[in-house]
Amino acid sequence: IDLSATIGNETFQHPLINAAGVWDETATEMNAVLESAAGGLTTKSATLAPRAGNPQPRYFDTDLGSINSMGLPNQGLAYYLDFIANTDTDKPIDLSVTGTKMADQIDALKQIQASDFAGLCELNLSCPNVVGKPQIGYDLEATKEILDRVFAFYTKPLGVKLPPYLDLQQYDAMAEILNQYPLTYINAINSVGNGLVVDPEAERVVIKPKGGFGGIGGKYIKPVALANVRAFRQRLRPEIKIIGTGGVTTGTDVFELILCGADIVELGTVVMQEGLDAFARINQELTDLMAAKGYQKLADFRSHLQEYD
Ligand code: RRO
Repeated sequence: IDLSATIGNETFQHPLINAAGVWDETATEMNAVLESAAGGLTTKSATLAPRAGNPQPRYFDTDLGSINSMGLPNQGLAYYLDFIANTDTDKPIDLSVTGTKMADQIDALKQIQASDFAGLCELNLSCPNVVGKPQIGYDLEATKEILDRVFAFYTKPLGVKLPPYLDLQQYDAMAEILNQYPLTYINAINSVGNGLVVDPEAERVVIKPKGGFGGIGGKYIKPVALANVRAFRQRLRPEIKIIGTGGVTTGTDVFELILCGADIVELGTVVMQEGLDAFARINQELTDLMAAKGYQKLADFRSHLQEYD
C-alpha cells in the first residue's frame, strides 16, 4: 500500500505530520518528530522575535480533547530557519510563520523569501490566543490585504492556516478570496477558538490566560474539521491542496478527512496526549483500513465522499 502524498514540490511518504504548535518549539522536539513515524515536520508558528507566550497554566487535557491559550511561545524565526538549514532529513519540513501585527507577518515572509529556504511555508492566519488580537482569517478585508501584500513579493510555495468556519456563506466568501492567489495549499482547521472548559469541582476555569478562554482541539472538533475540508475542497481551485487538521485520534479519522478531500493530515491533541507513538499507530490503522477496503493508494478514495441523492 502506497501512503505517499504531495504538496507543492514536497513528497510525504506517509500522510501524517504534527500540527503546528505540537512537539515543535525546540530543536530537541523537532528532531524527535523527524525521528518518529511522522511523514514530515511542521514547526511552531514563528514570530520575528522570540516570545515566552502566555502565563501558565495554558494547556489542559480533557477526555475529549484539549484547550490551550499558549500565546505563541516560540524561539523566533531565525531559530527555525537555522534549524532547517542545519537539518539533514528526507522528510518535508513545513515552516509555520505568523505575527501579532500584519507588518510583522510581511517582514517575516520577506526574510523567508530572502533566505535559502525553499520548502513549504504556512502563514498562520488563525491564532486565537494573542490578547487583544482577532484572528485574521475571520476578517475578509484583512485576509485580502495580507495576501495582496504577500504575493506582491513572495514566490515560494505558501499555504495558509485557517480558523474554522461555521456557515456556508463564510466558505463561499473565503474561497472566492483564496482562489485569487497562487496558494500552494490551505490548512483547515486551527483550534476552535475561545472555547471554555470548566472544572466543576474547583468551580473554576482550567487555564489562566484570557479568563480561561482558549482554542479547543481533539475529538470535540472532528466534525468541524471534516466540514471545513469538504467545503473548501468543493470551492477551491483543484491546484490548491488541503491539509486536514482537527480531531484525529484513529486511522478511520484520517480516512474520513481524506474522503472529504484532505491531501495530508495533521495530528495535534492526540500527540499531546499519547506522544509521538501516535504516528505509527494511526499510520498502521489507516493501512489496515485501506487493505480491508481494497485501496492501494490515497488517491483511490480522496474526495470520494458520497452524498444522498
Ligand atoms: O500559540 C498559541 O496559543 C496557538 C496558536 Br499560535 C495557534 O495558531 N493555535 C492555537 O491553538 N494556539
